[in-house]
Amino acid sequence: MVKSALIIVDMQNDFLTGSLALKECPAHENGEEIVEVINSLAKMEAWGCLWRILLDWHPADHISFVTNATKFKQHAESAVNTDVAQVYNRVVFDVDNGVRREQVLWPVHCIQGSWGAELHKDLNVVAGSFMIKKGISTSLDSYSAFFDNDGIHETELRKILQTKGIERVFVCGVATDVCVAYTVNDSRKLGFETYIIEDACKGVHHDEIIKSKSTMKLSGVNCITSQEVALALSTEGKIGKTHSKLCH
Ligand code: VGL
Ligand code: ZN
Repeated sequence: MVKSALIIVDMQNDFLTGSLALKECPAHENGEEIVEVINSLAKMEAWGCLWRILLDWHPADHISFVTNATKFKQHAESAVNTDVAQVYNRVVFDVDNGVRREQVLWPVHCIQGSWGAELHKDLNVVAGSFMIKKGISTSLDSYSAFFDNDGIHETELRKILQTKGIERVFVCGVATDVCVAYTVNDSRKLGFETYIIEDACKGVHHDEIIKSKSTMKLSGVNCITSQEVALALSTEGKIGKTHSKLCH
């Protein structure tokens, strides 16, 4: 049997009901609606897999917080000035004598050890799940389970998956167009057969959700629904396009 892993991305209070609640974001998608979908997925017996739960885990002085924007040096090429920058703006910081670092600004969220960083109370954490914390460095954000946003610093995830002989990676959680998209794309680039479970994800911006799904599709990611996961898990060999649905 081909071994699979389920990666549950950032199902934390701040994204579901707290300071960065998706239902208040432009796409108005309600992250709480997928808690039970993910619980049902996690209960499936066919997995025989490795569970990964990803956590956004920021220090209070993190570079992604709009309230911290003026505390970091602005790069000369930044189109938006940090002293007037607002949530969702993309600014460019100068992190090291002229080295650019693009950063989207967010409300304060998922501060290490806070209620907002805790997993939603109704999310079932399956025994044996393994937590990966990301975004822990003050001046470097991290959206993907595999790499920091500089694409250089790698987490232990690829090694763990490879050591366990895992070939398929299924991704669900929030936000579709941010951390889910980065995780899915890196997984695919690293050569894992990669699935996004569409009805088990919620996102921030409607247009970005559509755009990120078509990018995924073009790169060979399989977009499936939670109903199709059992079939995908029981199918040997590459599923490829046969059982993948077009992303909406
Ligand atoms: C996320 C914005 C900021 C995410 C994390 O989990 O998608 N989005 N930090
Ligand atoms: Zn974050």
